[in-house]
Amino acid sequence: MKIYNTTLGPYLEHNSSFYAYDDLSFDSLINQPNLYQFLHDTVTHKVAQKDFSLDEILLPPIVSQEVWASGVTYLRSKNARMEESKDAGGGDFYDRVYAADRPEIFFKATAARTVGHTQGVKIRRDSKWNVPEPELTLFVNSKGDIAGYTIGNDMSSRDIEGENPLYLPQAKSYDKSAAIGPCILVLPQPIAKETEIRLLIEREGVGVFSQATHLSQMKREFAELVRYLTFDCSFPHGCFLMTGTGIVPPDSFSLIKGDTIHITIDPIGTLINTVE
Ligand code: DO4
Ligand code: MG
Repeated sequence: MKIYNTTLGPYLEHNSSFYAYDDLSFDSLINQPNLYQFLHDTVTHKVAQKDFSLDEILLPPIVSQEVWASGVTYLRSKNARMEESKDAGGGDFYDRVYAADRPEIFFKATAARTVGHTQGVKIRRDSKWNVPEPELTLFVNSKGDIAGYTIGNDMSSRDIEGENPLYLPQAKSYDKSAAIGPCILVLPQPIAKETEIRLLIEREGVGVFSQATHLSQMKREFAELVRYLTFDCSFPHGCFLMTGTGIVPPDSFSLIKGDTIHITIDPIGTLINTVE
């Protein structure tokens, strides 16, 4: 089942039909205890919307939540970061965090700095080397449980983070540096480890980079990331946690204005954003 946030309130997509949940706010719907069971029980009392289109009404699936992110959870990310920061003497930190019990977790964006499906993402004006990071993103509810999944793009300025690991917040957090969407997928069981994450970057309509990875390539468990995120840290409306990238384009590649980024995680859908 998929929850969408729209200008008309939250909508549920179930068996290819759409159902309005306008009696509840988006924040309150996504934080219902046992969300899958709640949707399953309540959808039977609702009438499917006819000729429904999300095109004009879709909003990012976030209202009062913060977006956090995990880093260096895939070998590819560890190796790319060690390489980009070796001249600054920072390479060793990534090796150590990859092996450590405590994962890297950082604050990514407020809802106001986050965009949704089809909205524009940005690259910083003081950076010359930028990439998208396609990441499965957990929705963690106010009780600290993983209640759903969405697609995330953790836009990153590699020259800034490579100059000094202490510059990470500047490389990661700025206006429109995070994209999530198009929906929150709610499942009766955890998402399968065989799930594929695909990235395609198009320039003037032509593919300039594409690659895929699987959740099974991730070094850490989702529960482990959530345990550290929520340790002595409360989220009254829940929060989103990006789980790290397993895809890093070659060092010769940087995004430019006009590039379109497609991230597909099949059970959820495709998140598309253009660099503005
Ligand atoms: O340590 C830098 C950021 C890592 C990150 O964002 C990732 O691995 O996805
Ligand atoms: Mg990342």
